[in-house]
Amino acid sequence: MARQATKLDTKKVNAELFTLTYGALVTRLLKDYENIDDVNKQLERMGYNIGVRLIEDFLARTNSGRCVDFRDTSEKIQQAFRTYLSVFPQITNWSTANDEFSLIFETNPLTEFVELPDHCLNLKYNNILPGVLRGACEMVQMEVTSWFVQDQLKGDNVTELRIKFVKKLEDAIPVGED
Ligand code: MYR
Repeated sequence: MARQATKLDTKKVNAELFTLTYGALVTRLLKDYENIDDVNKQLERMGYNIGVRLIEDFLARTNSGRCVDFRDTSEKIQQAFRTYLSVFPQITNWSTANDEFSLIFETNPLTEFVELPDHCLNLKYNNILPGVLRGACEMVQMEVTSWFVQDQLKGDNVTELRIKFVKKLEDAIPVGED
């Protein structure tokens, strides 16, 4: 019993440390760049660099085969959020062409303890995540774009990340086949 309590506490501390570290990164970028649009771009770029590396770990851990369609991809992305961020977003709002869906987050580990000051209303605080998705999907020959349409930090009830399939990248070298 005592052992289990210790394990749970460690998980919570790790999650809090992660949230605070991300907050420190965003704060640093806000100090380094004059323009909030540049901070948004930089977060996306950092996420992209994480995504291109993360995908190999994800595919190895989950022993995933190729996705048969974008619905399959949406489930893999959902699984990745559970694996790396311990959140289980709901997949919803599919477009009729099945090329666009939303992930709904009731909690967001990046934004716990965060309040945006008035002068940061244009800040895309979570913008690292669209970058991670872009980088990871690019490595499996898929161009995707994603953006937040609702954000609890901006007063919405949930956080909604919209993800759109853009095109298949025919010329890229498949992971592990270079
Ligand atoms: C394939 O068709 O080759 C498999 C596609 C798997 C796509 C998985 C994308 C993972 C995205 C990682 C997001 C992590 C967010 C914390």
